[in-house]
Amino acid sequence: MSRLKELKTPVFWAEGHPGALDRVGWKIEVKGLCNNPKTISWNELSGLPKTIADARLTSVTRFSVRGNWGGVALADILELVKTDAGAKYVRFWSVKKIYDTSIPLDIAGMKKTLLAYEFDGELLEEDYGGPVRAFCPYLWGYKSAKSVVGIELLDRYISGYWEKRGYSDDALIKAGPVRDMNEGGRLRHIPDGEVISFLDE
Ligand SMILES: Nc1nc2c(c(=O)[nH]1)N[C@H]1C(S)=C(S)[C@@H](COP(=O)(O)O)O[C@H]1N2
Ligand SMILES: [Mo]
Repeated sequence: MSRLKELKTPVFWAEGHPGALDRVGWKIEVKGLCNNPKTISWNELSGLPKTIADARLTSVTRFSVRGNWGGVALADILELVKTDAGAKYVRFWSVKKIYDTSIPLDIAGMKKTLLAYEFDGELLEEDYGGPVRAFCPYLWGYKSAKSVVGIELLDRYISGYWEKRGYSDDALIKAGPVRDMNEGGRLRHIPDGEVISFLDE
């Protein structure tokens, strides 16, 4: 059983579970405001330098799970496609293209924002957004789109799946009690999803 499952991390698929996904055949199309739009295959992605981020995924539904998320820094992907000066937001599309969400380019470029394919050294399974998901510990979990097939660079903000249904566009993690999945779901205060401590690292 995967570590995320052992920790009983809730599984969210607002658009419905996608079922089994093909890791080796996985492709992510990166397009929009960049000079070198490209489709990145699983092979290419897994050959890029790996970044491991010790950080939390914190949901607005008040659970939080911490571990070593591994993948490619989104900053490295943005460099690869040569982002235009006019790009201001990064939009993620999940498999089936029903779920999307966008984050500001400056947060996309932060150290622990990843295209993640691992948690605690294990490849991500479909339940948790495998083969490749967005991971952004600085914002509420709904910005961390699962099973990403598309990335779009935009000059303006577009509300995503949950934002259109009432979740805040900026998704700044607010203080308050959350169920810490690393402690068996114990309700405790995790100030701002520990974002401030992550900023210092
Ligand atoms: N495609 C897709 N991505 C998604 C979601 C979803 O419903 N569909 N839920 C989001 C929300 S609200 C959270 S908190 C996290 C949850 O990740 P998990 O299901 O791996 O725990 O995924 C985010 N990414
Ligand atoms: Mo969430």
